[in-house]
Amino acid sequence: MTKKNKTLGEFIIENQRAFPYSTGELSKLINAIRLAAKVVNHEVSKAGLVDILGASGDINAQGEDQQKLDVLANEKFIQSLTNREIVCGIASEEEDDFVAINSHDNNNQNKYVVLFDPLDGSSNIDVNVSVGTIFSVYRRVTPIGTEVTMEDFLQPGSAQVAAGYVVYGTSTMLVYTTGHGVNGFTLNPAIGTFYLSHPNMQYPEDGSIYSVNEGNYVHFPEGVKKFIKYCQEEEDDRPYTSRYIGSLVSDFHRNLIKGGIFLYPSSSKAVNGKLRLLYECNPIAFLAEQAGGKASDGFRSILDIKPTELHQRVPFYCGSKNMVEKAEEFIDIYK
Ligand code: AHM
Ligand code: MG
Repeated sequence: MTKKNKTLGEFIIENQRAFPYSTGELSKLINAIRLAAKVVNHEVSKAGLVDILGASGDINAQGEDQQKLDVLANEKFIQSLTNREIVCGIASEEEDDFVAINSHDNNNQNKYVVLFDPLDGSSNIDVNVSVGTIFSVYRRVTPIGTEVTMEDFLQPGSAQVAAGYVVYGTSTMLVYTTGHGVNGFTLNPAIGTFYLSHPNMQYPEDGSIYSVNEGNYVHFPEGVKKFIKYCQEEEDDRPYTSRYIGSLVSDFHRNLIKGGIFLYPSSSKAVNGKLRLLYECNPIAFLAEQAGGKASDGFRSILDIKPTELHQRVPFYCGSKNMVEKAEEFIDIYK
């Protein structure tokens, strides 16, 4: 019987017990993310007080520099993961290169690398719109006991062992998968505890929402234009509803719950679109597929792409399975 009011802490312990050979490292890693998420949530929720407390670049009352929130989020997640000595390397959208964590005490015995986008959609903060943190976890491929190399980070998304996001929204939620379904936890800010609020999340197979920055319409490939027109046509259950926040985590979260498709296509201005394969598309694609949805670059599964560089961008179509397949059909016809 599922216990009511299960906390994320309890859920992590239970899940670890379900795998008798697990060493607990992944559990510790998720715990470190949980902690950093709470710290970042606290800071993000104060963003509206910036005129009162001081903007980034200002000196605060303690004589410390106020940091931009995305820089701060980057630091908090790296700190939390590094302090607990549970990962051997970290790559962040905010850093040019990956960071090797030299855990001399245990001779580089840690086996996981984490890639993350500390505060995605941060340009929305000034206008009080939800932002998020996205993370992706891989087992290293180079031998344990040595320092990590680029090879450990450039793995296809299908090799992810865990992925998730935190959405700092009207409620703050942590949604993650370790490859056994997707579960969502909502933070009770009064006591700082995440509760299992969305067990076993399922992406609706069909949906009626399309999410795309239509301001770029004229620059989109013909197939994408035709798909957008299809969404707008008066036929069957169409026209669909257009919803675009411009904050990937929030757009994805809404579509995951309600059913829909998110598109960030290639365009004549940006041939590979805007979103980053390693920090944004892979983790979101893993979550989508674990929930029964689909993620594609228009031609193939996002999770099958073998990355060639850390900050690689990729066109992104993600959402309800039938809607993504429909978009792929159009893209294929007009390729
Ligand atoms: P960021 O990583 O610089 O925050 O950019 C990523 C964000 C996504 O959250 C969102 O889906 C996209 O950029 C919106 O881009 P645009 O303003 O071009 O529509
Ligand atoms: Mg981003």
